[in-house]
Amino acid sequence: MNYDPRFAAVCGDARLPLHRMGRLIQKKPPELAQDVDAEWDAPTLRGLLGSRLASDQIIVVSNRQPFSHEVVAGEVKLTQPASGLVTALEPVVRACNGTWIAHGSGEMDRVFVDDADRWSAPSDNGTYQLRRIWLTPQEQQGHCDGFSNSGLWPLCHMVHVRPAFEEADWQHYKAVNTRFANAVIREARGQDPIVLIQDYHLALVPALVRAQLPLATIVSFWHIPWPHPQQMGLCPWMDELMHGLLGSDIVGLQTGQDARNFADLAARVGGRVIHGDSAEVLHGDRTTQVRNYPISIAWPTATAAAALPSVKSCRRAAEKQWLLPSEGRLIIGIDRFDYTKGIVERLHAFEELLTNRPQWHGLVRFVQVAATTRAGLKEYKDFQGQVRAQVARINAKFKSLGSEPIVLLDWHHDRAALNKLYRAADVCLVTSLHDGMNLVCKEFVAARDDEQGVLVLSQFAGAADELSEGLIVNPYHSAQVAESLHQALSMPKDEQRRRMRSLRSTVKSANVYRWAARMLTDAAALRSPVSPQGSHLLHGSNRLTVNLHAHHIMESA
Ligand code: GDG
Repeated sequence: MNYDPRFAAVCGDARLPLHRMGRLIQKKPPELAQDVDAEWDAPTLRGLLGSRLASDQIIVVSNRQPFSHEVVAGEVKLTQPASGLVTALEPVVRACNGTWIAHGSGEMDRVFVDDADRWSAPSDNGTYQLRRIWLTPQEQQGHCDGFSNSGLWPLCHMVHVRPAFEEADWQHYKAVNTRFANAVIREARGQDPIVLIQDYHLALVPALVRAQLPLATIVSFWHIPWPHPQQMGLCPWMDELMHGLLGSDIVGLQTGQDARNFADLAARVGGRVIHGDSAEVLHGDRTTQVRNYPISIAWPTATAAAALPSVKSCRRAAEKQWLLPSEGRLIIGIDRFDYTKGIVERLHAFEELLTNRPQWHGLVRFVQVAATTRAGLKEYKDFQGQVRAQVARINAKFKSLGSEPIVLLDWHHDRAALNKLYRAADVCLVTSLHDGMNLVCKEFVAARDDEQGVLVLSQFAGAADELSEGLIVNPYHSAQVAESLHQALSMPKDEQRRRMRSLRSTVKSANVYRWAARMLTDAAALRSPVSPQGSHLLHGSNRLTVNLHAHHIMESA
Protein backbone atom coordinates (compact mmCIF):
# COMPACT_ATOMS: atom_id res chain seq x y z
CA MET A 1 0.00 0.00 0.00
CA ASN A 2 1.44 3.42 -0.90
CA TYR A 3 1.37 6.23 1.58
CA ASP A 4 -0.66 9.37 0.81
CA PRO A 5 0.31 12.20 3.17
CA ARG A 6 -3.02 13.94 2.48
CA PHE A 7 -4.74 11.03 4.15
CA ALA A 8 -2.71 11.61 7.29
CA ALA A 9 -4.20 15.09 7.56
CA VAL A 10 -7.56 13.46 8.13
CA CYS A 11 -6.86 10.23 9.92
CA GLY A 12 -3.54 10.59 11.58
CA ASP A 13 -0.99 8.23 10.13
CA ALA A 14 -2.31 6.46 7.04
CA ARG A 15 0.42 3.83 7.29
CA LEU A 16 -1.24 2.38 10.35
CA PRO A 17 -3.59 -0.48 9.67
CA LEU A 18 -7.21 0.54 10.19
CA HIS A 19 -7.67 -1.44 13.39
CA ARG A 20 -4.78 0.41 15.04
CA MET A 21 -6.06 3.87 14.11
CA GLY A 22 -9.18 3.65 16.16
CA ARG A 23 -11.81 1.30 17.43
CA LEU A 24 -13.48 -0.55 14.59
CA ILE A 25 -17.22 -0.47 15.00
CA GLN A 26 -18.69 -1.93 11.80
CA LYS A 27 -17.64 -3.68 8.64
CA LYS A 28 -18.84 -3.40 5.09
CA PRO A 29 -21.57 -5.88 4.13
CA PRO A 30 -20.33 -7.45 0.90
CA GLU A 31 -23.52 -7.42 -1.14
CA LEU A 32 -23.83 -3.67 -1.67
CA ALA A 33 -20.91 -3.27 -4.04
CA GLN A 34 -22.66 -5.69 -6.38
CA ASP A 35 -26.01 -3.92 -6.05
CA VAL A 36 -24.83 -0.69 -7.58
CA ASP A 37 -23.57 -2.46 -10.69
CA ALA A 38 -26.81 -4.41 -11.12
CA GLU A 39 -29.37 -3.59 -13.82
CA TRP A 40 -31.56 -0.79 -12.58
CA ASP A 41 -35.07 0.19 -13.59
CA ALA A 42 -38.07 1.70 -11.81
CA PRO A 43 -39.11 -1.54 -10.04
CA THR A 44 -35.57 -2.34 -8.82
CA LEU A 45 -35.17 1.21 -7.54
CA ARG A 46 -38.47 0.83 -5.67
CA GLY A 47 -37.13 -2.47 -4.32
CA LEU A 48 -34.01 -0.71 -3.01
CA LEU A 49 -36.17 1.90 -1.31
CA GLY A 50 -38.42 -0.76 0.15
CA SER A 51 -35.56 -2.81 1.55
CA ARG A 52 -33.01 -0.22 2.64
CA LEU A 53 -34.99 2.95 3.10
CA ALA A 54 -38.40 1.50 3.87
CA SER A 55 -39.56 3.90 6.53
CA ASP A 56 -37.66 6.88 5.25
CA GLN A 57 -39.15 9.91 3.60
CA ILE A 58 -37.54 11.24 0.43
CA ILE A 59 -37.84 14.95 -0.27
CA VAL A 60 -36.53 16.33 -3.55
CA VAL A 61 -35.94 20.09 -3.79
CA SER A 62 -35.32 22.01 -7.01
CA ASN A 63 -36.09 25.42 -8.37
CA ARG A 64 -37.63 23.98 -11.53
CA GLN A 65 -40.86 22.02 -11.18
CA PRO A 66 -41.63 18.87 -13.18
CA PHE A 67 -45.01 20.10 -14.41
CA SER A 68 -46.64 23.48 -14.70
CA HIS A 69 -50.23 24.41 -15.37
CA GLU A 70 -50.26 26.82 -18.31
CA VAL A 71 -52.90 28.36 -20.51
CA VAL A 72 -52.41 27.22 -24.10
CA ALA A 73 -54.90 28.33 -26.78
CA GLY A 74 -57.50 29.20 -24.15
CA GLU A 75 -57.19 25.89 -22.26
CA VAL A 76 -55.23 24.87 -19.20
CA LYS A 77 -52.52 22.43 -20.18
CA LEU A 78 -50.07 20.47 -18.07
CA THR A 79 -46.63 21.08 -19.53
CA GLN A 80 -43.22 19.64 -18.83
CA PRO A 81 -40.34 22.09 -19.21
CA ALA A 82 -37.33 21.66 -21.49
CA SER A 83 -34.91 20.86 -18.70
CA GLY A 84 -32.32 18.16 -18.24
CA LEU A 85 -32.91 18.21 -14.48
CA VAL A 86 -36.60 17.42 -14.93
CA THR A 87 -35.94 14.79 -17.62
CA ALA A 88 -33.66 12.96 -15.21
CA LEU A 89 -35.41 13.38 -11.88
CA GLU A 90 -39.06 12.98 -12.76
CA PRO A 91 -38.89 9.21 -13.39
CA VAL A 92 -36.96 8.78 -10.14
CA VAL A 93 -39.49 10.68 -8.00
CA ARG A 94 -42.29 8.89 -9.88
CA ALA A 95 -40.72 5.55 -8.91
CA CYS A 96 -40.18 6.40 -5.26
CA ASN A 97 -43.31 8.43 -4.47
CA GLY A 98 -41.30 11.17 -2.81
CA THR A 99 -42.28 14.75 -2.14
CA TRP A 100 -40.96 17.28 -4.67
CA ILE A 101 -40.63 20.91 -3.58
CA ALA A 102 -40.26 23.42 -6.44
CA HIS A 103 -41.13 26.93 -7.57
CA GLY A 104 -44.69 27.15 -8.89
CA SER A 105 -43.89 29.18 -12.00
CA GLY A 106 -46.93 28.31 -14.14
CA GLU A 107 -49.68 30.85 -14.82
CA MET A 108 -52.39 28.58 -13.42
CA ASP A 109 -50.37 26.68 -10.81
CA ARG A 110 -52.13 28.28 -7.83
CA VAL A 111 -55.52 27.12 -9.05
CA PHE A 112 -54.55 23.45 -8.87
CA VAL A 113 -52.93 23.19 -5.41
CA ASP A 114 -54.65 22.30 -2.13
CA ASP A 115 -54.55 24.39 1.05
CA ALA A 116 -51.01 23.21 1.74
CA ASP A 117 -49.86 24.26 -1.77
CA ARG A 118 -49.61 20.64 -2.87
CA TRP A 119 -50.61 19.08 -6.15
CA SER A 120 -50.72 15.31 -6.73
CA ALA A 121 -48.60 14.35 -9.71
CA PRO A 122 -49.06 10.97 -11.37
CA SER A 123 -46.59 8.32 -10.25
CA ASP A 124 -45.95 4.67 -11.11
CA ASN A 125 -48.14 3.49 -8.26
CA GLY A 126 -50.51 6.31 -7.35
CA THR A 127 -49.24 9.83 -7.02
CA TYR A 128 -46.36 11.84 -5.61
CA GLN A 129 -46.73 15.21 -3.98
CA LEU A 130 -45.53 18.34 -5.75
CA ARG A 131 -45.26 21.08 -3.14
CA ARG A 132 -45.19 24.47 -4.82
CA ILE A 133 -43.30 27.52 -3.49
CA TRP A 134 -44.45 30.97 -4.58
CA LEU A 135 -42.03 33.74 -5.44
CA THR A 136 -42.74 37.42 -6.07
CA PRO A 137 -41.64 38.79 -9.48
CA GLN A 138 -38.78 40.60 -7.67
CA GLU A 139 -37.64 37.39 -5.99
CA GLN A 140 -37.86 35.48 -9.24
CA GLN A 141 -35.85 38.18 -10.94
CA GLY A 142 -33.16 38.41 -8.24
CA HIS A 143 -32.88 34.72 -7.36
CA CYS A 144 -33.41 33.03 -10.71
CA ASP A 145 -32.69 35.46 -13.57
CA GLY A 146 -30.16 37.38 -11.47
CA PHE A 147 -27.83 35.51 -9.13
CA SER A 148 -28.50 32.00 -10.49
CA ASN A 149 -28.72 32.49 -14.22
CA SER A 150 -26.67 35.66 -14.76
CA GLY A 151 -24.12 34.90 -12.04
CA LEU A 152 -23.63 31.21 -11.26
CA TRP A 153 -24.62 29.81 -14.68
CA PRO A 154 -21.91 31.66 -16.68
CA LEU A 155 -19.48 31.29 -13.75
CA CYS A 156 -19.73 27.50 -13.88
CA HIS A 157 -19.63 27.18 -17.67
CA MET A 158 -16.37 28.12 -19.34
CA VAL A 159 -18.03 29.96 -22.21
CA HIS A 160 -16.63 33.48 -21.99
CA VAL A 161 -19.85 35.13 -20.85
CA ARG A 162 -19.07 37.49 -18.00
CA PRO A 163 -20.86 36.46 -14.80
CA ALA A 164 -22.79 39.33 -13.20
CA PHE A 165 -22.95 39.47 -9.41
CA GLU A 166 -25.26 42.05 -7.87
CA GLU A 167 -25.68 42.58 -4.13
CA ALA A 168 -29.49 42.90 -4.51
CA ASP A 169 -29.69 39.59 -6.41
CA TRP A 170 -27.64 37.90 -3.70
CA GLN A 171 -30.08 39.14 -1.04
CA HIS A 172 -32.96 37.59 -3.03
CA TYR A 173 -30.96 34.39 -3.48
CA LYS A 174 -30.53 34.10 0.29
CA ALA A 175 -34.18 34.87 0.98
CA VAL A 176 -35.46 32.35 -1.58
CA ASN A 177 -33.08 29.65 -0.34
CA THR A 178 -34.44 30.23 3.17
CA ARG A 179 -37.98 29.86 1.81
CA PHE A 180 -37.10 26.51 0.21
CA ALA A 181 -35.35 25.30 3.39
CA ASN A 182 -38.40 26.21 5.48
CA ALA A 183 -40.60 24.25 3.11
CA VAL A 184 -38.36 21.19 3.55
CA ILE A 185 -38.67 21.51 7.31
CA ARG A 186 -42.45 21.81 7.10
CA GLU A 187 -42.75 18.85 4.72
CA ALA A 188 -40.53 16.61 6.87
CA ARG A 189 -42.59 14.02 8.71
CA GLY A 190 -39.80 13.12 11.13
CA GLN A 191 -36.38 14.26 12.29
CA ASP A 192 -34.38 12.41 9.68
CA PRO A 193 -35.77 12.56 6.14
CA ILE A 194 -33.54 12.00 3.12
CA VAL A 195 -33.36 15.35 1.35
CA LEU A 196 -32.10 15.49 -2.24
CA ILE A 197 -31.28 19.12 -3.11
CA GLN A 198 -30.82 19.93 -6.76
CA ASP A 199 -28.52 22.37 -8.48
CA TYR A 200 -27.03 25.81 -8.30
CA HIS A 201 -30.23 27.67 -7.46
CA LEU A 202 -30.28 26.17 -3.97
CA ALA A 203 -26.70 26.05 -2.72
CA LEU A 204 -27.55 27.51 0.69
CA VAL A 205 -30.39 25.09 1.42
CA PRO A 206 -28.27 22.18 2.78
CA ALA A 207 -26.81 24.15 5.71
CA LEU A 208 -30.17 25.83 6.41
CA VAL A 209 -31.92 22.46 6.59
CA ARG A 210 -29.06 20.97 8.62
CA ALA A 211 -29.47 23.69 11.26
CA GLN A 212 -33.11 22.67 11.82
CA LEU A 213 -32.92 18.95 11.12
CA PRO A 214 -29.47 17.82 12.26
CA LEU A 215 -30.32 14.16 11.74
CA ALA A 216 -31.50 14.55 8.14
CA THR A 217 -29.46 12.83 5.43
CA ILE A 218 -28.79 15.59 2.92
CA VAL A 219 -27.52 14.89 -0.58
CA SER A 220 -26.90 17.82 -2.94
CA PHE A 221 -26.48 17.26 -6.63
CA TRP A 222 -24.88 19.93 -8.82
CA HIS A 223 -26.13 19.43 -12.40
CA ILE A 224 -23.77 21.86 -14.12
CA PRO A 225 -19.97 21.83 -14.30
CA TRP A 226 -17.86 22.77 -11.27
CA PRO A 227 -14.76 24.47 -12.69
CA HIS A 228 -11.43 25.02 -10.96
CA PRO A 229 -11.14 27.08 -7.77
CA GLN A 230 -9.71 30.23 -9.39
CA GLN A 231 -12.79 30.46 -11.62
CA MET A 232 -15.26 29.73 -8.80
CA GLY A 233 -13.44 32.23 -6.60
CA LEU A 234 -14.67 35.04 -8.86
CA CYS A 235 -18.01 34.85 -7.06
CA PRO A 236 -17.95 37.34 -4.18
CA TRP A 237 -20.02 35.01 -2.00
CA MET A 238 -18.31 31.71 -2.73
CA ASP A 239 -17.44 31.10 0.93
CA GLU A 240 -21.12 31.35 1.86
CA LEU A 241 -22.10 29.03 -1.02
CA MET A 242 -19.50 26.48 0.07
CA HIS A 243 -20.67 26.71 3.67
CA GLY A 244 -24.20 26.08 2.40
CA LEU A 245 -23.24 23.08 0.30
CA LEU A 246 -21.08 21.57 3.02
CA GLY A 247 -24.21 21.26 5.12
CA SER A 248 -24.76 18.16 2.93
CA ASP A 249 -23.64 14.67 3.87
CA ILE A 250 -22.88 14.05 0.23
CA VAL A 251 -22.20 16.53 -2.56
CA GLY A 252 -22.71 14.86 -5.94
CA LEU A 253 -21.18 16.16 -9.16
CA GLN A 254 -21.39 14.97 -12.74
CA THR A 255 -17.76 14.02 -13.44
CA GLY A 256 -14.60 13.04 -11.61
CA GLN A 257 -13.00 16.33 -12.68
CA ASP A 258 -15.92 18.34 -11.24
CA ALA A 259 -15.59 16.42 -7.97
CA ARG A 260 -11.84 17.08 -7.80
CA ASN A 261 -12.43 20.78 -8.48
CA PHE A 262 -15.04 20.93 -5.72
CA ALA A 263 -12.73 19.20 -3.25
CA ASP A 264 -9.89 21.60 -4.16
CA LEU A 265 -12.11 24.57 -3.42
CA ALA A 266 -13.32 22.99 -0.18
CA ALA A 267 -9.67 22.75 0.90
CA ARG A 268 -9.18 26.44 0.13
CA VAL A 269 -12.13 27.47 2.25
CA GLY A 270 -10.80 25.57 5.24
CA GLY A 271 -11.99 21.99 4.89
CA ARG A 272 -9.52 19.17 5.34
CA VAL A 273 -9.70 17.01 2.26
CA ILE A 274 -8.69 13.68 0.84
CA HIS A 275 -8.51 14.29 -2.90
CA GLY A 276 -9.70 12.06 -5.70
CA ASP A 277 -12.79 11.21 -7.71
CA SER A 278 -14.33 10.53 -4.36
CA ALA A 279 -13.12 12.70 -1.54
CA GLU A 280 -14.09 13.56 1.99
CA VAL A 281 -14.12 17.03 3.41
CA LEU A 282 -13.78 17.43 7.15
CA HIS A 283 -15.05 20.78 8.36
CA GLY A 284 -15.73 21.51 12.01
CA ASP A 285 -17.12 18.30 13.44
CA ARG A 286 -18.78 17.22 10.20
CA THR A 287 -17.79 15.21 7.17
CA THR A 288 -19.08 15.73 3.64
CA GLN A 289 -18.46 13.12 1.00
CA VAL A 290 -17.74 14.45 -2.49
CA ARG A 291 -18.59 11.98 -5.22
CA ASN A 292 -19.32 11.92 -8.91
CA TYR A 293 -22.59 10.41 -10.08
CA PRO A 294 -22.97 10.79 -13.87
CA ILE A 295 -26.65 11.52 -14.45
CA SER A 296 -28.66 9.83 -17.17
CA ILE A 297 -32.11 9.14 -18.56
CA ALA A 298 -34.76 6.52 -17.91
CA TRP A 299 -34.14 3.76 -20.46
CA PRO A 300 -37.44 3.17 -22.29
CA THR A 301 -39.45 0.18 -21.10
CA ALA A 302 -40.44 -2.42 -23.71
CA THR A 303 -43.99 -0.97 -23.71
CA ALA A 304 -42.75 2.59 -24.23
CA ALA A 305 -40.39 1.47 -27.02
CA ALA A 306 -43.18 -0.47 -28.74
CA ALA A 307 -45.42 2.59 -28.66
CA LEU A 308 -42.95 4.72 -30.64
CA PRO A 309 -43.75 5.32 -34.32
CA SER A 310 -41.55 3.25 -36.65
CA VAL A 311 -38.20 4.69 -37.71
CA LYS A 312 -39.37 4.42 -41.33
CA SER A 313 -42.49 6.49 -40.76
CA CYS A 314 -40.51 9.12 -38.82
CA ARG A 315 -38.05 9.29 -41.69
CA ARG A 316 -40.75 9.61 -44.36
CA ALA A 317 -42.45 12.39 -42.40
CA ALA A 318 -39.15 14.28 -42.08
CA GLU A 319 -38.38 13.90 -45.81
CA LYS A 320 -41.79 15.26 -46.69
CA GLN A 321 -41.71 18.12 -44.22
CA TRP A 322 -38.22 19.38 -45.12
CA LEU A 323 -38.12 18.44 -48.82
CA LEU A 324 -35.30 16.00 -48.23
CA PRO A 325 -34.51 13.57 -51.07
CA SER A 326 -34.73 9.91 -50.03
CA GLU A 327 -30.96 9.50 -50.54
CA GLY A 328 -30.39 12.66 -48.48
CA ARG A 329 -29.18 13.02 -44.89
CA LEU A 330 -30.74 14.59 -41.81
CA ILE A 331 -28.67 16.16 -39.03
CA ILE A 332 -30.47 17.21 -35.86
CA GLY A 333 -29.64 19.40 -32.88
CA ILE A 334 -31.98 19.57 -29.87
CA ASP A 335 -31.24 22.05 -27.12
CA ARG A 336 -32.55 24.73 -24.89
CA PHE A 337 -31.76 27.94 -26.77
CA ASP A 338 -28.73 28.55 -24.56
CA TYR A 339 -25.31 30.02 -25.29
CA THR A 340 -23.58 27.11 -23.53
CA LYS A 341 -24.82 24.61 -26.11
CA GLY A 342 -22.48 25.78 -28.88
CA ILE A 343 -25.17 26.47 -31.50
CA VAL A 344 -23.19 29.28 -33.15
CA GLU A 345 -20.15 27.00 -33.37
CA ARG A 346 -22.13 24.11 -34.83
CA LEU A 347 -23.65 26.37 -37.50
CA HIS A 348 -20.18 27.55 -38.37
CA ALA A 349 -19.02 23.93 -38.73
CA PHE A 350 -22.06 23.07 -40.84
CA GLU A 351 -21.25 26.00 -43.14
CA GLU A 352 -17.71 24.68 -43.42
CA LEU A 353 -19.02 21.23 -44.32
CA LEU A 354 -21.07 22.69 -47.19
CA THR A 355 -18.11 24.78 -48.32
CA ASN A 356 -15.47 22.04 -48.16
CA ARG A 357 -17.66 19.12 -49.24
CA PRO A 358 -19.93 20.46 -51.99
CA GLN A 359 -21.21 16.94 -52.72
CA TRP A 360 -23.62 17.45 -49.81
CA HIS A 361 -25.32 20.54 -51.35
CA GLY A 362 -29.04 19.92 -51.61
CA LEU A 363 -28.62 16.53 -49.95
CA VAL A 364 -28.40 17.47 -46.30
CA ARG A 365 -30.77 19.26 -43.92
CA PHE A 366 -29.79 20.44 -40.50
CA VAL A 367 -32.86 20.73 -38.24
CA GLN A 368 -32.14 22.57 -35.00
CA VAL A 369 -34.75 22.58 -32.21
CA ALA A 370 -33.98 25.47 -29.88
CA ALA A 371 -36.51 25.49 -27.05
CA THR A 372 -37.28 28.91 -25.60
CA THR A 373 -35.35 29.53 -22.41
CA ARG A 374 -34.46 32.55 -20.22
CA ALA A 375 -35.70 34.81 -22.99
CA GLY A 376 -35.84 37.81 -20.62
CA LEU A 377 -32.06 37.94 -20.19
CA LYS A 378 -30.04 40.22 -22.46
CA GLU A 379 -27.24 37.67 -23.07
CA TYR A 380 -29.88 35.21 -24.28
CA LYS A 381 -31.68 37.72 -26.49
CA ASP A 382 -28.39 38.76 -28.07
CA PHE A 383 -27.27 35.17 -28.55
CA GLN A 384 -30.62 34.08 -30.00
CA GLY A 385 -30.55 37.04 -32.40
CA GLN A 386 -27.04 36.10 -33.46
CA VAL A 387 -28.12 32.51 -34.20
CA ARG A 388 -31.13 33.63 -36.26
CA ALA A 389 -28.96 35.99 -38.32
CA GLN A 390 -26.37 33.26 -38.86
CA VAL A 391 -29.05 30.79 -40.02
CA ALA A 392 -30.46 33.35 -42.47
CA ARG A 393 -27.00 34.10 -43.87
CA ILE A 394 -26.00 30.44 -44.37
CA ASN A 395 -29.38 29.60 -45.86
CA ALA A 396 -29.11 32.48 -48.33
CA LYS A 397 -25.65 31.26 -49.32
CA PHE A 398 -26.55 27.60 -49.88
CA LYS A 399 -30.21 27.73 -50.87
CA SER A 400 -30.97 25.34 -53.71
CA LEU A 401 -34.14 24.63 -55.69
CA GLY A 402 -36.39 26.34 -53.17
CA SER A 403 -35.09 24.48 -50.11
CA GLU A 404 -32.78 25.78 -47.42
CA PRO A 405 -30.19 23.62 -45.66
CA ILE A 406 -30.92 24.81 -42.10
CA VAL A 407 -34.31 24.66 -40.37
CA LEU A 408 -34.44 26.49 -37.04
CA LEU A 409 -37.40 25.47 -34.86
CA ASP A 410 -37.09 27.96 -32.03
CA TRP A 411 -39.99 26.91 -29.85
CA HIS A 412 -40.88 24.28 -27.28
CA HIS A 413 -41.72 20.82 -28.69
CA ASP A 414 -43.57 18.00 -27.03
CA ARG A 415 -41.79 14.74 -26.22
CA ALA A 416 -43.47 12.87 -29.10
CA ALA A 417 -42.14 15.40 -31.63
CA LEU A 418 -38.61 15.11 -30.20
CA ASN A 419 -38.75 11.32 -30.37
CA LYS A 420 -39.77 11.47 -34.05
CA LEU A 421 -36.77 13.67 -34.78
CA TYR A 422 -34.39 11.39 -32.89
CA ARG A 423 -35.69 8.43 -34.90
CA ALA A 424 -35.58 10.16 -38.28
CA ALA A 425 -32.02 11.51 -37.99
CA ASP A 426 -28.80 10.26 -39.54
CA VAL A 427 -26.71 12.37 -37.18
CA CYS A 428 -27.32 13.93 -33.77
CA LEU A 429 -24.99 16.88 -33.26
CA VAL A 430 -24.13 17.98 -29.71
CA THR A 431 -21.50 20.74 -29.56
CA SER A 432 -21.82 22.12 -26.04
CA LEU A 433 -19.01 24.53 -25.14
CA HIS A 434 -19.31 23.16 -21.62
CA ASP A 435 -22.08 20.94 -20.24
CA GLY A 436 -22.49 19.18 -16.91
CA MET A 437 -23.62 15.99 -18.63
CA ASN A 438 -25.97 16.54 -21.65
CA LEU A 439 -28.95 14.25 -21.87
CA VAL A 440 -29.86 14.90 -25.49
CA CYS A 441 -27.12 12.56 -26.69
CA LYS A 442 -28.39 9.84 -24.34
CA GLU A 443 -31.99 10.34 -25.52
CA PHE A 444 -30.85 10.00 -29.13
CA VAL A 445 -29.11 6.71 -28.35
CA ALA A 446 -32.13 5.42 -26.42
CA ALA A 447 -34.45 6.26 -29.33
CA ARG A 448 -32.40 4.28 -31.89
CA ASP A 449 -33.53 0.70 -31.42
CA ASP A 450 -32.74 0.23 -35.14
CA GLU A 451 -29.04 0.64 -34.17
CA GLN A 452 -28.53 3.29 -36.84
CA GLY A 453 -27.53 6.94 -36.61
CA VAL A 454 -24.29 8.61 -35.56
CA LEU A 455 -23.62 10.75 -32.52
CA VAL A 456 -21.22 13.69 -32.89
CA LEU A 457 -20.45 14.82 -29.36
CA SER A 458 -18.50 17.65 -27.78
CA GLN A 459 -15.51 16.68 -25.67
CA PHE A 460 -16.65 19.35 -23.20
CA ALA A 461 -19.92 17.61 -22.32
CA GLY A 462 -19.75 15.37 -19.24
CA ALA A 463 -21.32 12.64 -21.39
CA ALA A 464 -18.14 12.38 -23.48
CA ASP A 465 -16.54 10.48 -20.56
CA GLU A 466 -19.01 7.63 -21.14
CA LEU A 467 -19.99 7.83 -24.81
CA SER A 468 -16.65 7.33 -26.52
CA GLU A 469 -18.23 5.45 -29.46
CA GLY A 470 -19.61 8.76 -30.64
CA LEU A 471 -17.40 10.96 -32.81
CA ILE A 472 -15.88 13.19 -30.15
CA VAL A 473 -15.11 16.75 -31.28
CA ASN A 474 -13.83 20.08 -30.04
CA PRO A 475 -16.64 22.53 -30.89
CA TYR A 476 -14.13 25.39 -31.15
CA HIS A 477 -12.40 23.54 -34.00
CA SER A 478 -14.86 24.07 -36.82
CA ALA A 479 -12.79 22.26 -39.46
CA GLN A 480 -12.62 19.18 -37.22
CA VAL A 481 -16.37 19.27 -36.54
CA ALA A 482 -17.05 19.67 -40.28
CA GLU A 483 -14.87 16.66 -41.06
CA SER A 484 -16.56 14.61 -38.33
CA LEU A 485 -19.91 15.55 -39.84
CA HIS A 486 -18.68 14.36 -43.22
CA GLN A 487 -17.47 11.12 -41.63
CA ALA A 488 -20.83 10.67 -39.87
CA LEU A 489 -22.84 11.36 -43.04
CA SER A 490 -20.72 8.86 -45.00
CA MET A 491 -20.47 6.17 -42.30
CA PRO A 492 -21.30 2.64 -43.50
CA LYS A 493 -24.32 1.03 -41.85
CA ASP A 494 -22.22 -1.71 -40.25
CA GLU A 495 -20.02 0.80 -38.50
CA GLN A 496 -23.08 2.77 -37.36
CA ARG A 497 -24.54 -0.45 -35.95
CA ARG A 498 -21.36 -1.38 -34.12
CA ARG A 499 -21.00 2.05 -32.53
CA MET A 500 -24.69 2.45 -31.74
CA ARG A 501 -24.88 -1.00 -30.16
CA SER A 502 -22.06 -0.12 -27.82
CA LEU A 503 -23.57 3.30 -26.98
CA ARG A 504 -26.95 1.70 -26.28
CA SER A 505 -25.44 -0.87 -23.99
CA THR A 506 -23.69 1.91 -22.01
CA VAL A 507 -26.76 4.15 -21.64
CA LYS A 508 -29.07 1.23 -20.94
CA SER A 509 -27.03 0.12 -17.92
CA ALA A 510 -25.85 3.55 -16.73
CA ASN A 511 -29.43 4.85 -16.61
CA VAL A 512 -31.00 7.36 -14.25
CA TYR A 513 -32.30 4.67 -11.89
CA ARG A 514 -28.73 3.53 -11.39
CA TRP A 515 -27.71 7.16 -10.80
CA ALA A 516 -30.39 7.46 -8.12
CA ALA A 517 -29.61 4.02 -6.69
CA ARG A 518 -25.93 4.87 -6.25
CA MET A 519 -26.77 8.09 -4.45
CA LEU A 520 -29.48 6.54 -2.31
CA THR A 521 -27.30 3.55 -1.48
CA ASP A 522 -24.61 5.94 -0.28
CA ALA A 523 -27.23 7.89 1.68
CA ALA A 524 -28.60 4.68 3.20
CA ALA A 525 -25.08 3.68 4.19
CA LEU A 526 -24.69 6.87 6.18
CA ARG A 527 -27.94 6.24 8.04
CA SER A 528 -27.49 2.60 8.68
CA PRO A 529 -25.92 1.47 11.95
CA VAL A 530 -23.91 -0.81 9.66
CA SER A 531 -22.00 1.38 7.25
CA PRO A 532 -21.76 -0.43 3.92
CA GLN A 533 -19.48 2.35 2.67
CA GLY A 534 -16.70 1.75 5.06
CA SER A 535 -15.84 1.41 8.67
CA HIS A 536 -16.84 3.87 11.33
CA LEU A 537 -14.00 4.44 13.68
CA LEU A 538 -13.79 6.06 17.05
CA HIS A 539 -10.58 8.03 17.06
CA GLY A 540 -10.10 10.14 20.15
CA SER A 541 -13.27 12.12 20.48
CA ASN A 542 -13.88 12.31 16.69
CA ARG A 543 -15.85 9.83 14.67
CA LEU A 544 -14.11 9.42 11.36
CA THR A 545 -15.60 7.78 8.33
CA VAL A 546 -12.96 6.04 6.32
CA ASN A 547 -14.63 5.21 3.09
CA LEU A 548 -13.50 2.60 0.69
CA HIS A 549 -13.02 5.06 -2.12
CA ALA A 550 -10.70 7.12 0.03
CA HIS A 551 -8.91 3.94 0.88
CA HIS A 552 -8.63 3.16 -2.79
CA ILE A 553 -7.21 6.60 -3.48
CA MET A 554 -4.66 6.03 -0.76
CA GLU A 555 -3.63 2.74 -2.31
CA SER A 556 -3.33 4.05 -5.81
CA ALA A 557 -1.68 7.39 -5.04
C1 GDG B 1 -28.81 20.57 -17.01
C2 GDG B 1 -27.32 20.60 -17.37
C3 GDG B 1 -27.34 18.09 -17.45
C4 GDG B 1 -34.96 20.23 -25.24
N1 GDG B 1 -35.83 20.89 -26.04
C5 GDG B 1 -37.05 20.52 -25.66
C6 GDG B 1 -36.92 19.63 -24.62
N2 GDG B 1 -35.63 19.46 -24.39
C7 GDG B 1 -35.12 18.55 -23.36
C8 GDG B 1 -34.18 17.52 -23.94
C9 GDG B 1 -33.44 17.10 -22.68
C10 GDG B 1 -33.40 18.40 -21.88
O1 GDG B 1 -34.37 19.27 -22.41
C11 GDG B 1 -32.06 19.09 -22.00
O2 GDG B 1 -31.17 18.39 -21.22
P1 GDG B 1 -29.62 18.68 -21.20
O3 GDG B 1 -28.98 17.67 -20.31
O4 GDG B 1 -29.12 18.63 -22.59
O5 GDG B 1 -29.42 20.18 -20.70
P2 GDG B 1 -29.92 21.21 -19.53
O6 GDG B 1 -31.35 21.52 -19.60
O7 GDG B 1 -28.99 22.35 -19.67
O8 GDG B 1 -29.66 20.42 -18.16
C12 GDG B 1 -26.93 19.37 -18.19
C13 GDG B 1 -28.77 18.16 -16.99
O9 GDG B 1 -29.04 19.37 -16.24
C14 GDG B 1 -29.12 16.98 -16.09
O10 GDG B 1 -28.27 16.94 -14.99
O11 GDG B 1 -27.21 17.01 -18.36
O12 GDG B 1 -25.55 19.36 -18.42
O13 GDG B 1 -26.99 21.79 -18.06
O14 GDG B 1 -34.16 16.14 -21.95
O15 GDG B 1 -34.90 16.49 -24.53
N3 GDG B 1 -37.96 19.05 -23.99
C15 GDG B 1 -39.21 19.39 -24.44
N4 GDG B 1 -39.40 20.27 -25.46
C16 GDG B 1 -38.36 20.85 -26.11
O16 GDG B 1 -38.55 21.63 -27.04
N5 GDG B 1 -40.27 18.82 -23.85
